[in-house]
Amino acid sequence: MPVQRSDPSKAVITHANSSVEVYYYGCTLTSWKVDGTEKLFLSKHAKLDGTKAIRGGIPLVFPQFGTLDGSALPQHGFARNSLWEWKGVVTENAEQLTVAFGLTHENISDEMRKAWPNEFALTYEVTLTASTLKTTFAVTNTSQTAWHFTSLLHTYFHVPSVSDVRITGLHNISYKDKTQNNAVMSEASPIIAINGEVDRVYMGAPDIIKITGGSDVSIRKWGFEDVVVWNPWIEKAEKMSDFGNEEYKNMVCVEVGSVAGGVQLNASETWKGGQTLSVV
Ligand code: TA6
Repeated sequence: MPVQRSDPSKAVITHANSSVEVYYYGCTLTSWKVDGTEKLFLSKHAKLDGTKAIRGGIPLVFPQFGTLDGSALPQHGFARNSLWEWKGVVTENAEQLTVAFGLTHENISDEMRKAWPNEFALTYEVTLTASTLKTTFAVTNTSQTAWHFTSLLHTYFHVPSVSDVRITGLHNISYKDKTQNNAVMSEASPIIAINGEVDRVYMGAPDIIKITGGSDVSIRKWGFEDVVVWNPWIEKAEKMSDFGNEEYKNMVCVEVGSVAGGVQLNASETWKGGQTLSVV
């Protein structure tokens, strides 16, 4: 059964030896299994009842990464806190299965529409093959005036042990270090290890990033310019109610996004960005 929607809160998509689960709340893809092995991290304390953004999987960040000075938008915007619509199967063949979800300004709360009064339409396509997961995010400005947004796929990868994780592909790339008051640094290491809290926005990052160390995945991005690397480590882990104190040991976020400069979208224009995750 390639598409199961018996559970009113989520869609379960199966293709060949792979499967994903997508909650309509936030259109959050919470599981990606290949040959039965889970590749994404979902906190044991994640709220799956629509009371807050899901802590894990691939939360969608739109129209704002982080917070916007003077704005009532919540951190990381409203896409991950809104109920998306199922838009059906787009492609189904021997090689792949693609399904789509949608959100417009008519679907969000009055509070969010007041905080960000722009007319928009979002489409999120999820494509599953035997060994890859492609997610494509399309943003359409359905208004008569231009507006600006930032956006990101906040991907939480499961790792057997964060101390074994190595991230390649960011050598010599400039990054804002959020643990150092957004100081701009240059990545001196061709191979990045995680030995403490990491919260970096790599600006204008290459399109191919690799994660090795036990749950090896290759990320290929398009449309998105930047890459965020995050691990909360001990102190920040303890401050998150929907994240176990020890769970930092089994996750790393490597997040493709357009967050440093963002995107200026003219009336009636559509912007697309996405990532393909491949098991290596
Ligand atoms: O993407 C990294 C980050 O911006 C971190 O600064 C941290 O705040 C993380 O996102 C999680 O944010 P959240 O609002 O989901 O707790």
